[in-house]
Amino acid sequence: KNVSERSIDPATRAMLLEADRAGIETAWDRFDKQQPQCGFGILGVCCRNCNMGPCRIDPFGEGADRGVCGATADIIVARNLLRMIAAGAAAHSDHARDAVLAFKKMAEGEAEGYQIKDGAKMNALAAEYGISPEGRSPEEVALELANVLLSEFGKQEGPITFTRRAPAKRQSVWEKAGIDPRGVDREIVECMHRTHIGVDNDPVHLLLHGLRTSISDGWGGSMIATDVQDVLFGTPTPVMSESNLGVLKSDEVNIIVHGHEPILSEMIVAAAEDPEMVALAIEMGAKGISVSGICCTGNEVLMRHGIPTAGNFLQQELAVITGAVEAMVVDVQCIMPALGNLAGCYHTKFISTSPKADFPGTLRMEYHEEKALETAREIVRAAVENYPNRDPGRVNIPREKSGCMVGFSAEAILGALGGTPQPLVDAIVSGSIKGVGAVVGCNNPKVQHDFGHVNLVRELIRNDVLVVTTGCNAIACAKAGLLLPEAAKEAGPGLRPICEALGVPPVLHMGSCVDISRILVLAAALANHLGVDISDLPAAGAAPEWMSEKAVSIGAYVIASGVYTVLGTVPPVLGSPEVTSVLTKGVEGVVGASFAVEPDPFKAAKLMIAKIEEKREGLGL
Ligand code: BF8
Repeated sequence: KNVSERSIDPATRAMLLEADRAGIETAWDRFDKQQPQCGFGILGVCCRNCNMGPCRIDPFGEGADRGVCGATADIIVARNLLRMIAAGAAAHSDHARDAVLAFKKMAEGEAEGYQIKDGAKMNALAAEYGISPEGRSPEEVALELANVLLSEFGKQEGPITFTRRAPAKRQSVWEKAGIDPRGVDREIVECMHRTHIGVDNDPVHLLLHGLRTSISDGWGGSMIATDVQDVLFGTPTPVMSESNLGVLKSDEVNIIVHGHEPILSEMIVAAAEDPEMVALAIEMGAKGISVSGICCTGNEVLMRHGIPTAGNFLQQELAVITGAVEAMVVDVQCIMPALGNLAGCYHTKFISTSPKADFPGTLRMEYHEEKALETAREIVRAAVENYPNRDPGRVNIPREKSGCMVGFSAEAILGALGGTPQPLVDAIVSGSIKGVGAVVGCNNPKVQHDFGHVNLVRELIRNDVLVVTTGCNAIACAKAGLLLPEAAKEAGPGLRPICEALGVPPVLHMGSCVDISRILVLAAALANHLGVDISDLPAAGAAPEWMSEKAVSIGAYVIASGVYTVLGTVPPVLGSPEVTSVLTKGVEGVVGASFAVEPDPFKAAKLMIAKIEEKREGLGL
């Protein structure tokens, strides 16, 4: 095995060598064992939606060209894609629901340790729903807002409120196409209904519903998650931190929070700072307690508290292999079930906390808002008491870590610009900044870890494209030093002086994957300021290493919002010429944007820059 081919990240390479030495399997090894992967699955032409099947279409045209019910490859591929969107939208939105439920319990005085951290944002949200704070306590406003937000999920008729944040032109695009969404729960249920045997069998009709569902995620579920979390935990502002496995401490209790929801991890951060817990850690022989994050839970606490990030998706197993992690605390999403077995090979306690998500080999410490802080303290205590079990002979923490500046919420960006997008618009008009690239998404062992992320982003900033980032791309950028103000040196001659004058990096970390809603809000602010649609902006999106169903929902709502998007790994649609053609061409006529697939990040950057140039011309720039 050549570890250099697996990742560009030196810390990851070091830990992969260590895994080999210890005879431990990682996702990369399991990926190799899956080769060759099923060709029918890759093309998306396998259907398991009823028990007459499974059916599959022969892509070479020599065998079956229809399933038992008569579904063609086009129908099967479209149905499968719709189900991926439904699952992705469900993941984001169910996360959002839990955030709102925690908010509601806080308002009712039943959520220990939670409070309204950003009252101004809460009042602004309340105003969007016509709720007046006049003569009422913040908790009363919070309760009414929580109830109205909860009702958004199941809204049966009429558009959901946050879609009205989009420019009027975008709203009419959605109305005209019949994809202005209702509540995300309803749209997801309809996805499942339509893809049941014998319901919707028109590929274009299915795909349009996919767009509608994805909008109910991006401008609904995900946006609610972001905004409510900001109210509860604070709207991020720029803060310095560190990234990569080198943030783990050889002489402190290491607790990693991993998954997606900040609801519990916020409490763990608080509990780990408790002097009583720190004293206990010292009693156990450690110098203190160090919390770090992985994946989007990590991004949440990184953005709000500067808690270091230990790595992105493909580094979760490697963190345990350092032998220095006392507790890997997980909630939901992107958590490998492999962690259970792996933790068993080390002293690491693998602690699952969500009532919705259990894994083999975990210590269950279920979290409920009523006693969130108490549970967090129990978890921290379990980690601290595990420190003496650490085998110093097996500790191998890579040296690599990089500084990063994070915390660029839409509010922080607009605040830094003086409360208006005008300075950014001026820079775009003058050509100093050519446009904005949104680069997001996962890791995937199908491609060299972080190669697509880092090279695409470098190429964009070199060409004076300001980059906004979230999720595992943001972590890749942090590790590569691209989130430091000094990274301005890598930017082109137009972007560099602007970053240097403002003291910000050319790559702005906007948060976790639900926080792509922040990018939508920023895009809407720019478009509204200019009186144009989002699809007119010199902007493009990319997910160079995507793998999750959430990324499919995201990609769909990004193009449905009018932003051209380049995918670095191929979605399972190539078995259908019709679906492929709709996604890469036809959909442009409906929503003003389409997908491209380009695994080479240098070529992907060219595609994005060409689109940005095209949009500049369209605006007469
Ligand atoms: O929601 S980028 S691997 S961690 S799915 Fe998961 Fe993908 Fe990472 Fe965050 Ni997003």
